[in-house]
Amino acid sequence: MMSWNKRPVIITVAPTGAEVTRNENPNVPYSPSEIASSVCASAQAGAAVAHLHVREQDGSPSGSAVLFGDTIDLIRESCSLITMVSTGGAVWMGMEDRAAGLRAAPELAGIETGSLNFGDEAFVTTRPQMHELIEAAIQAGIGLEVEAFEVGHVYEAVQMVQRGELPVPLRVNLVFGVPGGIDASPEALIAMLRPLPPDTPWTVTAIGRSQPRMLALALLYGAWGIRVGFEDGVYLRRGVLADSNAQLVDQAALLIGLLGRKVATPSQARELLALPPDGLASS
Ligand code: KMH
Ligand code: ZN
Repeated sequence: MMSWNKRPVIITVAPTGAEVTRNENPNVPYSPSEIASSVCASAQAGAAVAHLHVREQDGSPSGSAVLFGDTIDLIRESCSLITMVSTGGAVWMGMEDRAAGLRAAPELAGIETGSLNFGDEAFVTTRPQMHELIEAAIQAGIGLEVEAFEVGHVYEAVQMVQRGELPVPLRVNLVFGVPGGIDASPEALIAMLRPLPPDTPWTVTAIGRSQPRMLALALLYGAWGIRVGFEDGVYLRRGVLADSNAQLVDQAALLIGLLGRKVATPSQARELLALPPDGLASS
């Protein structure tokens, strides 16, 4: 078994999300070509996975399979990192829109295993809805990553694997600091890790001011990966807006190196995440 400080760290870039707009940072990419070039510049800086949402021309979050398809095609023309679509979408989206990315043949899809308040809104994913999304992803040969916003979501995912409702391997992204979800603190990290079986690939996303500290803590605890990008925060450091997603990835790579770890290449990330090496959806 590899010890934590030998395993290369997977950097995921989340280039656009659904909530952030150009009012917060004018550099947020919207169109498929803007997202794809931002993602591939991030790959140059060390990102091995792209967590994708898509936007309409006016920047509003979209459930268009065409936009997802165009974005993924453009990414694959220019770089070889792992594509992951969100099925969380935006809080107000119906399930059809949330599932649209599954039609774009990504390698991975994010999946919610529960509901929570998301700021002033409710972000609802019922058990029947999650089962439907999981089934659609399995039918399309797409791997899954659980997006967990609080401890119950982690516990539910582990139970779902035990009940045969979620395929192995279990992959989990632990999200800290969403208003309505678990806080960003050392104690929260321990609580989120507790239900996970040993050797589960886990990555960390943190929203808000504590992001750098949470990512550093996660790296010291042996996280398999960390996530950065405009979906999670628009600042490079306090008061300084990031120029690009690649700049945020660059900073993440610097942190990884400072803490004595290495950045995973896309092919190392595929191996760590038990994905087919050729970058195509599994059959
Ligand atoms: N935009 C959030 C409501 C995910 O991508 O799975 C959902 C989200 C999580 O961003
Ligand atoms: Zn997302």
